[in-house]
Amino acid sequence: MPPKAAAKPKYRLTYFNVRARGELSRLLFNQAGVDFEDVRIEQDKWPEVKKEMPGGTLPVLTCGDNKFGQSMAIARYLASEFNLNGKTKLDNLAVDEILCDIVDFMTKVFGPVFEKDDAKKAELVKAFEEDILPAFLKKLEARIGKSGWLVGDSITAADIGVFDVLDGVTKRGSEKCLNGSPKVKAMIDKVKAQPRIKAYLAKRPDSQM
Ligand SMILES: N[C@@H](CCC(=O)N[C@@H](CS)C(=O)NCC(=O)O)C(=O)O
Repeated sequence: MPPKAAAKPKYRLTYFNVRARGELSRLLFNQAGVDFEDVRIEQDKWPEVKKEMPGGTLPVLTCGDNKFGQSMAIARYLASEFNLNGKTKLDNLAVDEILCDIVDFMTKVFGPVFEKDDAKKAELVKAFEEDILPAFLKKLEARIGKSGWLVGDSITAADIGVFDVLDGVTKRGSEKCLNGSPKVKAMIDKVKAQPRIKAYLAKRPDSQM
């Protein structure tokens, strides 16, 4: 008998070949050990693909005949499907709060990156390093309890999302920013040490964002 063809994964995640707004969902799939089609669109193919996407943006999650946009809606759905959004409804709320904080923070991370005017860019970098990043870290540091996780006593999408967004920041040269936040640093190390996440990080494509 010929070998059975591998079943097609239930989910496809379409995004550009960068981390940015798609990576949290990729990390959630990996942490859960759920197979998915990781479709990475190169810029020259985007105009064609864009026509097929509901809001004309990426990421998009395809499940059967359905396509869904909005990165955090996708991540929150996956977190709920994979039991990575806490154990109680209040835990869910705490996870969602941190995911919303991540969206706000990410906007401020990308502000200086995309600013073309040098003087304005310098101002945005200064505000980011002196105010925005320390405030974000302070709030997170206060949230981490005895378990070492942000919410409850096990890893959630909040921990994975914080690892992801700060990974981008430290990759851009602010490595030492975590020195004053030992609990956040330890939590990030625990996320990176999760066996499936560790395996994914070792093989994921390198990208600037
Ligand atoms: N709020 C949306 C924003 C989506 C968005 O702006 N995606 C960008 C990439 S990060 C995009 O698709 N840009 C290409 C375009 O708008 O044509 C989300 O979080 O998914």
